Amino acid sequence: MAKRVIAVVTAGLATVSMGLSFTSAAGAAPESSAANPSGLKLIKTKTSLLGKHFWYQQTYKGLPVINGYYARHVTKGGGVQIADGRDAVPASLDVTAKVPSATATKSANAAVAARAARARIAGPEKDVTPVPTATDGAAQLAVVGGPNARLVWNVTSRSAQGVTRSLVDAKTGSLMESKVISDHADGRGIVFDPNPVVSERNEKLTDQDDADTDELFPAHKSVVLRNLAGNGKLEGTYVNIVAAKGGVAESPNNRFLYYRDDDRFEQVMAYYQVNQTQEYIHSLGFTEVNNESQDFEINTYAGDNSFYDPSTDTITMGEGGVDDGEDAEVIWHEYGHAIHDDVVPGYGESLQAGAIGEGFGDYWAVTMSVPVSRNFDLPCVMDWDATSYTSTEPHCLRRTDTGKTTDDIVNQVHDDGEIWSHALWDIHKALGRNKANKVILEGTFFYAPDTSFADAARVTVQAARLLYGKAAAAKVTEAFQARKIL
Ligand SMILES: [Ca+2]
Ligand SMILES: [Ca+2]
Ligand SMILES: [Ca+2]
Ligand SMILES: [Ca+2]
Ligand SMILES: [Zn+2]
Repeated sequence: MAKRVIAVVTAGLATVSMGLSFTSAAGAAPESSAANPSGLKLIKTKTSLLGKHFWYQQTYKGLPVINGYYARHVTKGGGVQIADGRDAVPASLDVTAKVPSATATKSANAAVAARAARARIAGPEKDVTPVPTATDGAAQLAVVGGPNARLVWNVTSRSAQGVTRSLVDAKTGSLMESKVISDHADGRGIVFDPNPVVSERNEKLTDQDDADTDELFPAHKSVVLRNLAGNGKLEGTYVNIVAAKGGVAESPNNRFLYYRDDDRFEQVMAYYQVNQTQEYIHSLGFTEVNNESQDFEINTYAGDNSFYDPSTDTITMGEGGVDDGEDAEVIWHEYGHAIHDDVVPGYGESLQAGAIGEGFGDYWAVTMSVPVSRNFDLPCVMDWDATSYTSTEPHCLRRTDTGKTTDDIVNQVHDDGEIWSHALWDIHKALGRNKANKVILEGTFFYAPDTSFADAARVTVQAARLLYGKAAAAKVTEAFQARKIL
């Protein structure tokens, strides 16, 4: 989807969108709010290698405008790029709700429950009980802009399908939208570092119902857990295990020594593998790529799924089939979603942005596996998790070398993500691991929440040119051209 180009009439101020442009406005005073349209609330400031990124929420009479964003990217040389994703709101729009908050919550939860019930009949996961738990307090007034501008109640509900955002018309009570906003990975996990299939180079290994079998025993690897808070829990600079089946692991002397048949093993996996990825990201020079203690819930979901929930900034690892937390590539995939949500507020507001999210997660799993895989089928994603649900070898949930191009788009984020992940994998091979990841992460800072394949590719090429020059940019361009993205 192309970025919205709009004329904004909020608060009587007419401003024409500049879109995302690379023309420099040299000498501009970037941080000055005088340069910004009115009705913007600064929600986040990010620093990348090439500059600073100021993110604003569009507001109308103090209420947030759903999906209305505005970003100002200021490069170190003083150049300014504006990404204007505001929606028009007529100055006459009344912001007094006629429908009570509780009524809106009730109708939103009814829609979520109905959909969860349909999915339960169709789906294989009999062990899941969908219970929406949104309360009256979860409904918040907001404004939807555009041609059908109106006042809405924004209701957040939870069910076995994840977290749903519902928009209820605050004048008529009709349900406008009910959308799952949490990201699901259709993954299962196996593993250790990164997982037993890869470390033991053996496609024949199987889960055996979480047993610590003789075949799997050698895959257990002894590691140092760095950056722990030291409170006897798996809590640290980059990871916090906030909930887990059987309780969070505790050890007064910080010795968390469990094998795979102990449910605490997956807690240690999440801690170790996310800490590894953050130490790597910092080694590349980035100090603000999800630079926080990421919350995890481990084995708390019975289905064979894991997901990142942007409304609570939490990753949940499921325990269906191979426990997802046994495959580092499932953990890294989900962490990819957390990276996007942190770097680009509101990320994923279009089908292609969603596909880029899935493709990046798969790519991130693969690039993180490279140092510990001794070249064992690197493009195979979630080799161990996939042994639960694939019969052919090698076992892979997805791959980063399918050869798909934009001719193969099917409008399914995981399938289409393979187009994007293949491009990133080609960049990895062309530039080498560290340069590629600097280029890819830097480019992400310039994404719009509703970016397209082509727009995201362009800012990635731009990052390559500014960081490493024309020859590198040409290689990145080639990788996107091979996928028919550029
Ligand atoms: Ca699993
Ligand atoms: Ca296990
Ligand atoms: Ca299991
Ligand atoms: Ca792999
Ligand atoms: Zn995903």
